Parts: sequence; C-alpha cells; structure tokens
Amino acid sequence: MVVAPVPPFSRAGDSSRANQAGCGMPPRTVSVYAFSMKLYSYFRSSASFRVRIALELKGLPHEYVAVHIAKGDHRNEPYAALSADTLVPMLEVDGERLSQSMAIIEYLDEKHPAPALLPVDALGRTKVRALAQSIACEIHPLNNLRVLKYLVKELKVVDEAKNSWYRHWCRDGLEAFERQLSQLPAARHFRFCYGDTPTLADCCLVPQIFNARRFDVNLDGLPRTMAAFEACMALPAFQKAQPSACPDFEA
Ligand SMILES: N[C@@H](CCC(=O)N[C@@H](CS)C(=O)NCC(=O)O)C(=O)O
Repeated sequence: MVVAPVPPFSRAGDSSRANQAGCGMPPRTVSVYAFSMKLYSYFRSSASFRVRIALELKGLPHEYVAVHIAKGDHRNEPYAALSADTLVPMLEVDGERLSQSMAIIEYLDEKHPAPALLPVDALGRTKVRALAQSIACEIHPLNNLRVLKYLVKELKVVDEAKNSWYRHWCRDGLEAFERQLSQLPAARHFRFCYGDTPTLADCCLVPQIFNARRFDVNLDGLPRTMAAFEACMALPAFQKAQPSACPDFEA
C-alpha cells in the first residue's frame, strides 16, 4: 500500500529500528508498508519523544505522522477531528486512538513486554512511575507550548521573562529529580535512572534534558541525572528517537 502525504500532516514512513536497520527507507520518503501503529508526533515535542523512545527500545514498526504544533496544526482539522485533547503524541493502534504519553508507554509495555520499561516488583514500579511523573506532571505542564504562549500572548510577558519562567521551573524540577535519584538505596550502582536497563523514567528524563538545553537551563550539579542521560544517549534507540532523527526535523 502506498500512503500519500495528506496536508497538513506529513507522513514520513517508518522510523522504527526495524526499518532503519534493515529496510533502508530513508527519512521523508512515502511509506510502502501498512503499519499497524501510527504515531502522531512533532519532532520537538518532548511528550512525543517519550513515546518514540519506547517504540524504538521495543523495536516496534510504526508510521510517523508529523503534526506541526508550532504552526497550530494540532488545533485545526484534520488532527483536531481525530484527537480529543488536540495534543501530541497520539498513537493509533488496532483502531483505537491513544493519548497521554505515559499511558501510551504503559500500554506498549503491557502489549510488548520485552524489553520491560517497568520493574517486576511493585516497589520498583512505584519508584519508576514517581520519577517519570516528576518530569511529566511537575515540570512539563508548567513549560509546555500552550502555557508559554499564554504567558506571552495573553499576559504580555516579555520573551526573557518567559525564558526565566522556563528555566526556573525546569531547574527546580530537575533538582527534585536528582534528590529522588540520590535517595534510591542502590542508586550509585544504577546505570540508568532505575537499574541497568532504561525504564519509563528514562523515557521521560531524556526529552526533558533536550528541552532544558534548548532553553539554556543550568544542568550543573545534577550528577546522577546527567549520568543516566548520558547512558541513555549511548543507546541507538535514544539516538533514533531524538528530534534531529525525526522526518519532520527543522534545524
Ligand atoms: N501530558 C501529555 C502532554 C501532551 C502535551 O502537552 N503535548 C504537547 C507537546 S510536548 C502539545 O501537544 N502541545 C501543544 C500545545 O501546548 O498547544 C502527555 O504526556 O502526552
């Protein structure tokens, strides 16, 4: 099946590990496969980046559908007719449309258990979810696009003040994240946020550090956090999921 691009979505083919490793489909080509999963994403969206990481870690083929949220395409048809919350990411799978990155990742983890993104024990799962939520529920909601736009457009905040807001809440949240990591009993032996394999917590951490760098947030004095970030970025799955590897990437 040939899938033609439908404006304003750009369908960019499969960005999965399976495709990039073997089938030789370069980015920006039209897909010739019918994928059972379709990810609506924006290269710079950190919530989408979380799901891209999970899909890559699990090697799940999917079609990438770009939604240009900076241009407002998420609030207009055709995306607005598909997505209830008009946010990215959205994953279409088995005729269902799934929203909320962490719910999507947990769904993928249940349906495709290997490699596991949550520990086998209840305590471990709680710790990993707490780390993930420190990013996704504490930092990200204060700093996402619509909040920053509201500060500037409605509250008439100047750009520098908006950036200070971003840096303040991001740094504050990452310091809390670092304290959480340092309180884990076995933390000093962990390669990633929690253990020797990436978890949901790493899926959330890495995109947040990308955003922090984009906004010039001071990342000094966060040794465990940054060690986990570096360990993740040494893995091909994280490299393939990063914004610059996305078909809709803009420099
Ligand atoms: N909690 C949601 C957050 C989704 C979200 O806010 N996505 C951002 C991109 S990272 C978005 O679509 N922003 C559009 C806007 O703020 O208008 C999740 O984890 O999926």
